[in-house]
Amino acid sequence: MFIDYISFMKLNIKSILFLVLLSGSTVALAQTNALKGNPVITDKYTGDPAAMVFNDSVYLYVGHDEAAANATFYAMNEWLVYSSADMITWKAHPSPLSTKAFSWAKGDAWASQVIERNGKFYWYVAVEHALGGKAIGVAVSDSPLGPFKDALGKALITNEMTTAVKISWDDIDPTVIIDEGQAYLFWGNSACYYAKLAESMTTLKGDINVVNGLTNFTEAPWIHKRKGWYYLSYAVEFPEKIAYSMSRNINGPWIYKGILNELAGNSNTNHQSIIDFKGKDYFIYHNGGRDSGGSSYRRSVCIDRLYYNKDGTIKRVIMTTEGLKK
Ligand code: FUB
Repeated sequence: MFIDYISFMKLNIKSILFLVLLSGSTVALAQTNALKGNPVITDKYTGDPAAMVFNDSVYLYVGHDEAAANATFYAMNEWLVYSSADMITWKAHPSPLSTKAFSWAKGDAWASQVIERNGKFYWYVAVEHALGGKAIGVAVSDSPLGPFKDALGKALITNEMTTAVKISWDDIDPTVIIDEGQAYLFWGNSACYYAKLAESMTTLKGDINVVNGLTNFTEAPWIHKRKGWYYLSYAVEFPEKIAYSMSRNINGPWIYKGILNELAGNSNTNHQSIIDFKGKDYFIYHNGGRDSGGSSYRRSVCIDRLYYNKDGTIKRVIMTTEGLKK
């Protein structure tokens, strides 16, 4: 039986009812904090934050949620970038990339991540392929602010290349890391895939593998490394919480460590990124709490602190409306 992305994600009716209850109270809270604290990005609705630390700044790449009020699915045509030197004041820049840059794609500016290598910036994005199915493309620029252009002229990953699950949207949500000179791309929905990237950053090197040990994996993988530990955080179930697994080796085995972030107010996803900036750790995510027009398809980026335990495990995130303190 064919089942589309949103029907598939909506299967857990009990959880949806819980989210509806939760969302009513959270919107009310968020309204009083619209201009200060969380959400931190309020000039536009934004989702799927992917932060990159470069020199003394953080660049925050997001998808632009353009859905109308009461929409029941995403309307996303472009990505946006914001920058900050202190994580509190964010400067909006002109959109450096839209789905139109990918001639082979037909839309859907879904989750993405940018990484720097040898002075160039590579932006891995999920889009809808013109021939059907979600696909991953890569754009390149000489500046973190763009302009970015399609680096390949075709998709890097297509639906036919991944077969662990028989859905058309398993090739979404790319996350990238360079570890001891080797770049790795992780991505997925329902199955989490990973592969090495060639030095060029625009072709795969070797096979596509499936990551095991990610209990209840839904989507939104984010890979990072700290003090000899690899961390894969990711969305579980639907509506989504964020959980994580740890490993001493990027090839696994991955050990499930539990929930990292609870359901985010008024949004069925909360897609995270995790960074260390100037010695402090941050959890960057989205909720639907900018104002009474916020929703699962009109999201807003929030930032709270992240704290590690001595053994390398991560303390559960406390989402706040106050946001970060100076
Ligand atoms: O923004 C579209 C989709 O919503 C992303 O690809 C998922 O991670 C979820 O946040």
